[in-house]
Amino acid sequence: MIELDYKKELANVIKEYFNPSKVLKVTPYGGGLINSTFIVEFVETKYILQKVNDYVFPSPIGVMYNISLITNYIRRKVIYEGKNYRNATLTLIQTIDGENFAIVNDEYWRCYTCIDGITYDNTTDLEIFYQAGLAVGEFQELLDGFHPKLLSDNIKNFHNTPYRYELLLTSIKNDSYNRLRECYEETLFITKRSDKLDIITTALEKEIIPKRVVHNDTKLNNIMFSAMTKKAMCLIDLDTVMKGSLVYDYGDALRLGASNAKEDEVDLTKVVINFALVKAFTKGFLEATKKIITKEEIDLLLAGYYIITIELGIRFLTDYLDGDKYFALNETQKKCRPKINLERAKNQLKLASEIEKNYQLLDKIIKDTLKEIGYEKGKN
Ligand code: ADP
Ligand code: GN1
Ligand code: MG
Repeated sequence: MIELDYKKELANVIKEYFNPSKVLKVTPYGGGLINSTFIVEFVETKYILQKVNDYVFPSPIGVMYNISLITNYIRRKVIYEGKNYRNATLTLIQTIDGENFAIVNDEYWRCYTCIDGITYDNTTDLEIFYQAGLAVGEFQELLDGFHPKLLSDNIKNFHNTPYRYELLLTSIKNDSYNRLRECYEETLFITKRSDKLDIITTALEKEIIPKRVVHNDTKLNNIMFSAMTKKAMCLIDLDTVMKGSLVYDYGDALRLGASNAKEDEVDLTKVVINFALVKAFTKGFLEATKKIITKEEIDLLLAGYYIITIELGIRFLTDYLDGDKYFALNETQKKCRPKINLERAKNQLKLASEIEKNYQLLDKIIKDTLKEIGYEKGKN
């Protein structure tokens, strides 16, 4: 249920976009961790209204600038290829005054058309996860010609894993909430692996792999699917589209989607890898990227999966130590799951240990898939 003062704020936002008397219903929507999302229903149609989290995105204007550039570019490219542009990406709706966002009580709101599809928080359906691989790969392919320097760097060092580790060390030192005593095991796990955390960032710095325009947040529920055909329609949640590495996009999708357990599962025995899902996603992803992916990126795909999983462990742990400011808890979580960020950190670090244990098998899956799709360096 929407809290009362929230309702008042929403009413003021609605006025910026719609005739309030036409609105049937406004309901909180979706399972994202960052923004506040609502669905606005009318007799004939629906829209998505979102409050941008300005703690996470200190420059919402930069975020909206990037989203506008990216969505317009994708649409033009899809049309150019003679394909249907509808549902190929998000469609921003402007306020009645023609702005890409509404500022209400100093907070930034935006509106999208509601894509008639479905998002999954998790799946065991191989076809769906294969489609997810295709969608993430196609996104890279679509944006291959878009210059990364055109985009505003809205979260600096977003996937700079060694930097994330430095932030964790600061939080450990400060221990502002006296929580470190609950986190020794996790801290030790990460510290023991600290010399490995720069594998991807060093490869980027040394230009061994290219900096591309990537999504940077490829969790399953950021992919929209057709409910009828299981086909992936497009990637949504474009807030983090910035320059980065394709191998992190590959890894982040597997991190969440190919685990047998949810990201906040506390029974760690359930946190194991579903290899059939890894295989399905890898096939879709490589099929879609085989024309652009470099040999060096292929060599680092598995490292991307491993490092991004530790990175999420680091980010959740840091936030727990800092008092849950980034991955803020809702009222129910405050009551029932006050340690959810520590639980998420434990979960991600268990998953990282599963990746370590199964490195050879995962490497074989990638190599076998390359053979299966007929990948030959320089010939695709
Ligand atoms: P967050 O940054 O909080 O994750 P998202 O942009 O991912 O926010 O939105 C949260 C959820 O809302 C998505 O997982 C999806 O289910 C739904 N959603 C977002 N945008 C749309 C849209 N344009 N059409 C339909 N559903 C959407
Ligand atoms: C957040 O916004 P959402 O829920 O799709 C986060 C990601 C994390 C993810 C973990 C901007 O994604 O980086 O991987 O939670 N997004 C941001 O579930 O920090
Ligand atoms: Mg999301």
